[in-house]
Amino acid sequence: MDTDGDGISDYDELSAEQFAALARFNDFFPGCLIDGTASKQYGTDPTRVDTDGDKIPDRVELLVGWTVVRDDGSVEHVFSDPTRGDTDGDGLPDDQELMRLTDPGDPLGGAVRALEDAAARRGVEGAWCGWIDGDRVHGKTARCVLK
Ligand SMILES: [Ca+2]
Ligand SMILES: [Ca+2]
Ligand SMILES: [Ca+2]
Repeated sequence: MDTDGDGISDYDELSAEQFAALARFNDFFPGCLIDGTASKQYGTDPTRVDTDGDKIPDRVELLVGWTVVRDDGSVEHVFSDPTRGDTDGDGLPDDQELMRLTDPGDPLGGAVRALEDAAARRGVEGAWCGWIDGDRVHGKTARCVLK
């Protein structure tokens, strides 16, 4: 069954806790075995295509992901958490990380890129300008150099 029609079965969308709760019915309905061990237990909402409401469907966050290029030139395929709108908690929502092709699991990567973009837009030098204040980026102090 796939209630929300997003290509991920309800069985896989339930969390371990939800299966534990369901398994209690096993005592009341002998012969009806509810067993979560074969479920992927994504913990997403089987009734919503986008559980965390971050504008990226669960299927994309879980199964598609996107590719990022790191500063050292290495390439990695990354996935975001379908139950959190900002996987790494850096203040840059996952849909923005996807648009910028930054790593949703690396708070420094996305934040620095956002700051650089903001700095470029404002004609300001320095990676630590505006948008996100300095103490949300690994405790570094905001540093702006106006042209
Ligand atoms: Ca589904
Ligand atoms: Ca989402
Ligand atoms: Ca983020």
